[in-house]
Amino acid sequence: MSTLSPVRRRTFGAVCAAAATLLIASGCSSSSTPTDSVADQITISNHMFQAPASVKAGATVTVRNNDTDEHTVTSATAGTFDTEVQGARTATFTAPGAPGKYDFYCRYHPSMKATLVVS
Ligand SMILES: [Cu+2]
Repeated sequence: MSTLSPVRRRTFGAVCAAAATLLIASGCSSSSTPTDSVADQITISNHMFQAPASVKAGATVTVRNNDTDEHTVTSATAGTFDTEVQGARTATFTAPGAPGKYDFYCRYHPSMKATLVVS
């Protein structure tokens, strides 16, 4: 009765994917079906960046802000990338086209720093 059939699990996963596409914050936490989109995501929680190990050159990087404060993902080298993301929202930017390590910070909270590795 309470056992979830494989078919229902698949349906649930599809709904989660659709919700993520719509940028709706949800409680979806599927550890069995990682998606490519998560790999290109910078997550902000408690005023700290959590960057992926690397992203591909030119990839669309999603920034997910789990805080209530607005943050930015701003390249230390001015003009490489700069994205604002409001509290509890997501934003995207395009990763640099050349491989390398790109330091970035938050313009509102300069102590927030991390590095984007482009491969
Ligand atoms: Cu900030």
